[in-house]
Amino acid sequence: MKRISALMVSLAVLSVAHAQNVPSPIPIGIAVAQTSNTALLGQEQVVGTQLAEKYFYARGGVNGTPIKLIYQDAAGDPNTAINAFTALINQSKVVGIVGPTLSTQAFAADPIADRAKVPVLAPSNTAKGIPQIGEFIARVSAPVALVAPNAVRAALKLNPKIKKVAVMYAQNDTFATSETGTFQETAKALGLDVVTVQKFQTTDNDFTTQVTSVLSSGVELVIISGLANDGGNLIKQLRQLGYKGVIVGGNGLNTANMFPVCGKLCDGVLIAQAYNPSVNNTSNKAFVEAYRAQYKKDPPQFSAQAFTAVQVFVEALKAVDKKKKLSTMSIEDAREALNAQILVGKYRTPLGEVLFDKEGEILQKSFYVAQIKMIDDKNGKYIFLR
Ligand code: 1QQ
Repeated sequence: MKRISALMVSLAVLSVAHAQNVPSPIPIGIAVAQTSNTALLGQEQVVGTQLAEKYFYARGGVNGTPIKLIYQDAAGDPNTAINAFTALINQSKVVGIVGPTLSTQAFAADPIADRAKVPVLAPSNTAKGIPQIGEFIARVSAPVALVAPNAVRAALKLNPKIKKVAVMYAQNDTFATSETGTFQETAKALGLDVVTVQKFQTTDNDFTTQVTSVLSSGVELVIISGLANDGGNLIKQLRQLGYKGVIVGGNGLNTANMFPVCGKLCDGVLIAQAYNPSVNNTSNKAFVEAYRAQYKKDPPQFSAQAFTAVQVFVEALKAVDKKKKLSTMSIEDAREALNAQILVGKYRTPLGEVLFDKEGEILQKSFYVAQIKMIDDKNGKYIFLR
């Protein structure tokens, strides 16, 4: 009996000794899509976080302690996101996670972080209900309900005669299903007739059936909710089969990586934006300058949002560290303090001034719409209309 209790005491001592404090550099997890079709979107997020790591390193990190970003490829499926989150939480012992890329993945992976009490900043999860997944889940990516309607209004400005609308969406993607709901409500609220709703899969390449239905419905506006590869092919086939009206693309089509898919036929597509490179604040100017120096063009929305997510972590960590040195805190305590701090802070970011409500929903002031202008078969740019 005595022996057993002595053993238990020494085990307890051992586990106390093993309770790890926050190390230097401070590990932050990045779980976005580095492979799969979703990498068309995720690559831009990787770039945004890399710029942030460099930027904050040069500015002394967290009150003198550097951060270190740890990448786990979350690819494009719910399961791959779960694996990436699990590795970051249990093996890398990160203080927080930026990711995953898709809402479909977030609904699967975020509950795991929430149960482990690890704060998540969603860099691009715009479906309804993301912050409500749990106490530890917040997002820097404004919801479709606020962003998407702007593109429909812009389409009407471009062609005030629009009356009939076709809506197309990827039914196997939670975000696309959420976004199409917003698009359909917006169209109706603006007095438009949604005359056909066409469904597809993000894995589809051939859209002849859907496009044929759209063409026979005689619409002046087509609104697409899908991802970059399917969305690009759909735009291409709409034009090739003779559709001449306005096209609005949703957030899943919001990347220059779609340009080689639809080529010159991407020209003219309208896409709502939660970021505008010309936002006039110090944080955005520094971000744009750093991005331009490396990539010779303006940064896209997904890079700006990913940068912002890292920035929010860094600034919230600084505030926590000022109250109690992070190096004296266990990782578990630091994660909880960080989560609480994120929600009470105010951040000057490339997206403008950012705050969160008590559920972790981003409070962002301005949204924009851009139109694609193709230069050649592969390259183009976004012209901001508002
Ligand atoms: C979501 C999205 C993606 C299409 C962005 C990458 O907005 O899944 O919520």
